[in-house]
Amino acid sequence: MTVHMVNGSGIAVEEVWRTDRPVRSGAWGEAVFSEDGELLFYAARLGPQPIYRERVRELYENALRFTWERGYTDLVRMWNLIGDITGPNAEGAEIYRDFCVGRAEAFATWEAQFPQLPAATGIGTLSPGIDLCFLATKQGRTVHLENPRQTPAYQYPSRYGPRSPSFARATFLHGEQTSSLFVSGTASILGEDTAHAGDIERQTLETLRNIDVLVGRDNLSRHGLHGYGYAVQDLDQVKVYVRDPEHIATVRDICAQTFHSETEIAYFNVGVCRPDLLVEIEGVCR
Ligand code: 3HB
Repeated sequence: MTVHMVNGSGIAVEEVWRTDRPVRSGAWGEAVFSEDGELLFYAARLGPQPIYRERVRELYENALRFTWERGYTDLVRMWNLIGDITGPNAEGAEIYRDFCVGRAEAFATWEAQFPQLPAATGIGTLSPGIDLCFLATKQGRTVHLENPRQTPAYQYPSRYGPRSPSFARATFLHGEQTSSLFVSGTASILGEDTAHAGDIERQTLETLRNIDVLVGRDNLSRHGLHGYGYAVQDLDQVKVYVRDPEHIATVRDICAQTFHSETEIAYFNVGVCRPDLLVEIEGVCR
């Protein structure tokens, strides 16, 4: 999939997922997929819509049906890339909230098969429409995590939208040789509230602190993952989403001070899911 996430001066990024096993790839309706018998990667695009919820419900239901029928019973990590994320749909409702309704309805229909929500990102893009992609796996390898500093997103009250966002703060994947902790798109949210509105430096630092607590030993133990623990510096394949281009230099400076020099970091100049969030960060600890 090709998604418009950097403008003229930004650097385009290519993401490639590799496996040692033989891969089978194909198309299914509008979607494309690759699988190796242990992991499935699935991607589909929904073009611009006046109202999204019904088509998002279909997009998700098709994806969940395909995933379940191929025996990938556990979702690992999902990305939702949403054009004009905080802009209005044809009824004047925010597109992200409209999207969340369709996604929540699909998960409700498939709750018996997929009772647990995985790590995810819901972030803006620079072109209209919605791209969905995700990783799923065979049974019994995932642990989904919440952050003690944040209200679970699926419990957000209705002032943040008629249906709360369907995702966990991180997902731990027990691999065959190595394990990975997939960190969801993380922002400057404490409890359920945006912290430091209007202040890019403090939002970036709070975001990094949220990640540090999320991936730390205490939080992993709390989720039954004894003997594992990371710090924010252990994040790799980092994606940093910055809303306003004039903030990118500040965020880069803070990230340069936080992460190792060899850490892979990609910057995107896109909207975040609340108008007062200026930055969001995600990545993987291994
Ligand atoms: C989401 O709705 O899937 C989502 C949104 C975010 C961060 C993470 C996940 O802003």
